[in-house]
Amino acid sequence: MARRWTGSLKDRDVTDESLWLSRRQLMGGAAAGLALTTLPGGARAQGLEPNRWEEITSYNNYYEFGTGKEDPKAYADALTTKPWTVTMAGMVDRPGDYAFEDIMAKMTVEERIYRFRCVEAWSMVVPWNGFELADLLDLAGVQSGAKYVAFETAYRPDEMRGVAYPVLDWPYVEGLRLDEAMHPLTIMATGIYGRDIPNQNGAPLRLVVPWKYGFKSIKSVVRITLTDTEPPTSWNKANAREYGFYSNVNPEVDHPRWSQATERPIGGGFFAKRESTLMFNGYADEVASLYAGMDLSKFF
Ligand SMILES: Nc1nc2c(c(=O)[nH]1)N[C@H]1C(S)=C(S)[C@@H](COP(=O)(O)O)O[C@H]1N2
Ligand SMILES: [Mo]
Repeated sequence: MARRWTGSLKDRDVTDESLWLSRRQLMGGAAAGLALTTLPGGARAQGLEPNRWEEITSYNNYYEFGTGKEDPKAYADALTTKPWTVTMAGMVDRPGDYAFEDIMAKMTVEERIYRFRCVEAWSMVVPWNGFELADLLDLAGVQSGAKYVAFETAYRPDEMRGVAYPVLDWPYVEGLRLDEAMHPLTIMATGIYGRDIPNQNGAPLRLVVPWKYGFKSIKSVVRITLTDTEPPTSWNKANAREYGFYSNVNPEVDHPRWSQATERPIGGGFFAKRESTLMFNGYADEVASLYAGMDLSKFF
């Protein structure tokens, strides 16, 4: 089953589609605090065929709960997500602890159907609900000297069975250049298919940067720091030769150990064909200008 953008609406899985549509009607937009709006430019949601809820929530990477694809679903429920605060720090006018509910009261939640491409060369299409990161950064007030945004995941040894193992240098950290962070495609996701985002997908809020490899999209964020220097990132610290700071999806720059030219769409079935990976994961029209003049094989 092709999951590639074709420019037109295609048949979706009937069960998922009818459930999803009825949920949309049930929630009635405002009642659920959900504004269903369209996306800027060519990033319109139509035409992308979302994966099923079951696929999106049972095949995950969240190493704090184990390195197996099924570990996050099995073990992430141990994470306490209420109450939750996000600390906004560094070069901001209004630093401090922001309660998740207070953030949500101020944000506009939209539906964003995005391609999701893991560096391991599998992919999905996810109907996220979330708000633009730029709006959250505006809430804290970004100061003029800031150039980068650093993110940190919760570190809870009592709740995260995987952090007992030194697979990564915990807590999981990530970073973006400020212009990447402020781009309208960059969101903090708080839901999937109109439901609260499940713990295995990064509850209660996780970054989603659709033109970058999945590991940039850090889960269960507790701290956001504005800085003037490029922040360290977990996978770069683990193996700088294989994982760069930028990690833009690029079919022309292979991982040292495998090709990035094609990908395996999850849910396509055993005989599913691999599909061509698109430059910037299909978002080149929106984001290529951010990297004008940069050698993308050097800044990988
Ligand atoms: N804190 C944290 N965030 C994380 C990860 C992780 O192990 N820990 N894995 C990353 C990787 S490699 C991918 S592909 C995506 C997977 O997101 P998903 O499980 O919602 O598909 O989350 C990213 N964010
Ligand atoms: Mo990944």
